[in-house]
Amino acid sequence: MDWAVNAGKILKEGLGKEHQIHHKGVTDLVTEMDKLSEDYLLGEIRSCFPEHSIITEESGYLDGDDGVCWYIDPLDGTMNYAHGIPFFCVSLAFVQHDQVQLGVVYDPIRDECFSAEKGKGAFLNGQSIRVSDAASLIKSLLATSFTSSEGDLKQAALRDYVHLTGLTQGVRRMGSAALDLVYVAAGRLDGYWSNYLHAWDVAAGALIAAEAGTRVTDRLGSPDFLQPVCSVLAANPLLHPILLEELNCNGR
Ligand code: 2AM
Ligand code: CA
Repeated sequence: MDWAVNAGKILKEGLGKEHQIHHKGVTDLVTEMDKLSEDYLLGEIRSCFPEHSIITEESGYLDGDDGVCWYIDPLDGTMNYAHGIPFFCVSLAFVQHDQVQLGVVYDPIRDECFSAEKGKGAFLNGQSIRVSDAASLIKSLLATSFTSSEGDLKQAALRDYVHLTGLTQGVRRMGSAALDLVYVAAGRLDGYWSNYLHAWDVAAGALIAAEAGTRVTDRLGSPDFLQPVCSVLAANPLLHPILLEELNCNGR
């Protein structure tokens, strides 16, 4: 937990300052702060667990023992961060034999640390959290994320967005998949979906959400959401089947 908090403090200190922005894709950014945060986390993990594998957003796959792997997103919400918008986090997960065992998502602006260990519940700054009990679309507030790049993925995502915006209290696109997932865990949002993410975006948040009572699957309802492409549908158990139907009906 301390690692995510310390990395978050590094990010917070840099917020609003001028950054060196590199483009991984037209709308896919990385700043020197992503790398600073990642270097810190890599150093800590490597010094405590030199034999573990690590998958990180900026450095890729760092080989180690089979079956034990850390998933690091050193700055989830890079686009927000690069624009000085205080909605981003650090996401850190420990995965054993494809099962997420430990997840921490830290929002340094609000000093909110969401955490879970498999089978032991989900917590926000040490207090137990639970999903909402909204049982209908019209009582629910959702979030989604999708790429801004042109293409089929964006067109499909826009159709989903329009469809569910018309049926619910609203659909937010806040820019951090990890925070969206833990907001579902805390009952602030009733559901979240995305058609295309990376494992480091979702691993920690998905465990925290599941431990808070959220049903977490891929977009088609399979429990295997960590397999690429990582699509995800996370919602309270009353709403999950309704969203699954809405996202997959009529050729959607
Ligand atoms: P990032 O901020 O670490 O890039 C909303 O944009 C969410 O989708 C964020 O969690 C963001 O993670 C992620 N995201 C942005 N671009 C992406 C891409 N090309 N592929 C997968 N996830 C992406
Ligand atoms: Ca990310």
